[in-house]
Amino acid sequence: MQFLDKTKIRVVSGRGGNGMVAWRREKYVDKGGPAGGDGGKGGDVWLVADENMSTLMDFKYKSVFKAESGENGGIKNCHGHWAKDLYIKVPVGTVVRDVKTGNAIADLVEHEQKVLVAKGGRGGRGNARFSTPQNRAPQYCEPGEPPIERELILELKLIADVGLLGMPNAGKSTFISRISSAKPKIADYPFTTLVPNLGVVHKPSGDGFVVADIPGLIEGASEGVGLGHEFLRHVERCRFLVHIIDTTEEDPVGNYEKINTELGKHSEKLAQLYQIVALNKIDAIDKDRQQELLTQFKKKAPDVFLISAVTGENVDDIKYFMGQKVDEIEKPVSDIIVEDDPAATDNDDSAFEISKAAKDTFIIVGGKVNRLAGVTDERNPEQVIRFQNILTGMGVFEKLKSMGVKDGDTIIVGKLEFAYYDDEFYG
Ligand SMILES: Nc1nc2c(ncn2[C@@H]2O[C@H](COP(=O)(O)OP(=O)(O)OP(=O)(O)O)[C@@H](O)[C@H]2O)c(=O)[nH]1
Ligand SMILES: [Mg+2]
Repeated sequence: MQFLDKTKIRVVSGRGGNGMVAWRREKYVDKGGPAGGDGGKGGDVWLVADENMSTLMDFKYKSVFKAESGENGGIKNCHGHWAKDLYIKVPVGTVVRDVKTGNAIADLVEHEQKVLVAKGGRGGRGNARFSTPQNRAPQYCEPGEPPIERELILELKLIADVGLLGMPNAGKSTFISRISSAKPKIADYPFTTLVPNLGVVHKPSGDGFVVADIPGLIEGASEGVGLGHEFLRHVERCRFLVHIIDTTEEDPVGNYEKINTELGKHSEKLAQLYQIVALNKIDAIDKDRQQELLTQFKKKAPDVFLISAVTGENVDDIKYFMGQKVDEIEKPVSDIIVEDDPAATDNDDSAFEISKAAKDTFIIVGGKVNRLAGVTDERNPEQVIRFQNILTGMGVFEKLKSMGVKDGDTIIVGKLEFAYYDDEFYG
């Protein structure tokens, strides 16, 4: 199985549809009223945790996700269709971060837990909506809101109840394959396991708990020796650890201490976690040595088991004990601080820039000004006045004046081109 536990994706919500300017044309109605429909809302982008996913691997092949735009409003008061929201499935245990701020914006720890990461733009209102007693025939509409586009870091921290810890070749994978239905690769050489495996252990009561088998750890792992210690993040959320020791090695106690030192270098919190010690491979050592090791380890840890993952000796005992401890020990409180995420819903694009293209020509560029220009017909004085009013409210003219605009200068916004006169526009 391929595995990926950290990746970057780009999400883009849907643009809102534009409103419409239209008029009722009925056979016996002399002068119809405004009948331009609203634009539809653009699609949201959500991330949703799915227990059937176990890796972020899929995002290696597809990393850009775009929701559909809302439909533009139509004539006869027809509103544009709302676009479908986009749901991106991620594994349970995915932490979502905003690339710009580095903040965690979600920690998806439950199946079907979801988070909105990019809200679709609202649809613009059609001219039917602007009808007032003072103006029964408004000739303008609104553009739809823009999409939100952002980059996110996805980081997977598996959710398991129990983590298996130990040196390479200690028998972690053999052990998980005995107590659960997990079928990891087992071999007589170190670093057989390269990616974490999860296995569900069923208790006699019927419910189960999840065990994580991770790659072996060695001295110097925190400095990158062996496979490093990065994968330890996958046991950070465990209730406790089972430390598997190869009793056929020369110095089992020394090995145990080395691993615990590395654990502490990775995370103090992880080092504080309760451990059950499993002295493995007892089929390969004699009874005296077993008792000797048991005595030594009892001085180090409260709960020590002599087992053989291969023959199954005492495996049921430790499995039963693990089940009891799962019930006793609470899940650690997540240390991921989830921050508010205004960027997910902020469709505001009113920022603009003005550049002087020639001696007497100014070009205004900005999301909102360009969208407004897109729904403004320069031959329609009412639309032009509304456009001008909105630009005034946004501070565009103030800025132009500060840049030394003179009467008669040309102002260009998107497809529109105007001559500037004092504080009034003429098309
Ligand atoms: N004799 C004996 N051999 C065992 C026992 N448990 C595991 N082994 C052997 O030890 C070797 C390593 O076992 P694995 O389960 O792959 O060890 P691991 O801890 O997962 O190793 P890495 O994935 O490399 O970290 C294999 O050859 C196993 O057959 C045991 O109880 N007795
Ligand atoms: Mg293994």
